[in-house]
Amino acid sequence: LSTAAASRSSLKIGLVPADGIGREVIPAARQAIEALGSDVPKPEFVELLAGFELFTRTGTALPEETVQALKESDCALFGAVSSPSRRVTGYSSPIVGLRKILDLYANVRPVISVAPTPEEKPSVDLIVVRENTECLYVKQEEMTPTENGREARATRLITERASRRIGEMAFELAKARQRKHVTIIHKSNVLSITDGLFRETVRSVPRLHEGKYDDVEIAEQLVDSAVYRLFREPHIYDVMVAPNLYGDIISDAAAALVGSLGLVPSVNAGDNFVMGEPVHGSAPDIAGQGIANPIASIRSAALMLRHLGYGAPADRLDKAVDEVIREGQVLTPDLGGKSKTQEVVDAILKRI
Ligand code: GGG
Repeated sequence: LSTAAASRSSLKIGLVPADGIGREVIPAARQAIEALGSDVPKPEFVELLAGFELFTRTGTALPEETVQALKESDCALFGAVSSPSRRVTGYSSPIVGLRKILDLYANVRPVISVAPTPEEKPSVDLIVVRENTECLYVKQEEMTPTENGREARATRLITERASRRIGEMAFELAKARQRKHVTIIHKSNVLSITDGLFRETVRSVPRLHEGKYDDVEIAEQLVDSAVYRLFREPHIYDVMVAPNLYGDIISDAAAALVGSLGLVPSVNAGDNFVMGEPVHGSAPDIAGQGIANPIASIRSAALMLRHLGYGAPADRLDKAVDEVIREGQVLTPDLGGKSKTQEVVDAILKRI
């Protein structure tokens, strides 16, 4: 993917702000990419619709035109979605759908703290690699009436193919890092068939690639104890690879270690497409107030660019963000500051 995209003269970027603060932080990421100037191929932004709010207005959460336009783009940025916690007839989460339709099988979530000086090492520096297409998120649920009341069931799908490719992504990322360490997260002492298959398949990845990952150390941990140790000793982790649901929860938990969910970026990556997405949700409580933290989105744009092979401009974005956080003068309320989204964006743009 990186070689193919790196030779482009322009970059078609689909923007899907979706719901709530997604509409405030995706424009921030757009401004950051624009500020890179000729360091990246000329960006051509395509504004696209999706989300629960769209569904309530039109009856469609993920229009076919959005899917088609994304298929014709080089990459994308997705904001956040506010799926309701109750079942709504005809509605299905557009982000879960897009990950499947575009086969974005890996959700890569680096959780890295900003050290007080650029010379110091961050106290938290790990990547959660979350399988993105299956587990309980296949959304096969059914309700059956019984004589003792209703009975609800969900299918949890774990396949060897998806486990192998997420394992390969984890080993590839670990190989490029200093520590070169992968922890497989599972619960196969209870779910011996599903999590057993995930664990065994990820473990088999180095054997399948004869010698390629010999320098990567493998560990494994039950998900419950992994969360405990994550809070007590985050430094023991380097790359954590997990089935979809555990990865979703662990990455939000890890975000608490670096100060705010508003700082943590991700990319949804497949073999042919990459979509940046802040880890945070649509935050309806603060939507429309202009105080959402734009950093997770800007860092997601950086991750997306790095994934496409534009490492140096991605580093420029991250460095500008690090400087603003280090200086601590212009921060949104989630970080204890009083600044507005656009003030943080302006401070970052000044340093790009
Ligand atoms: N950007 C991450 C995000 O939107 N998180 C909320 C989330 O995952 N929602 C799932 C959904 O609303 O369908």
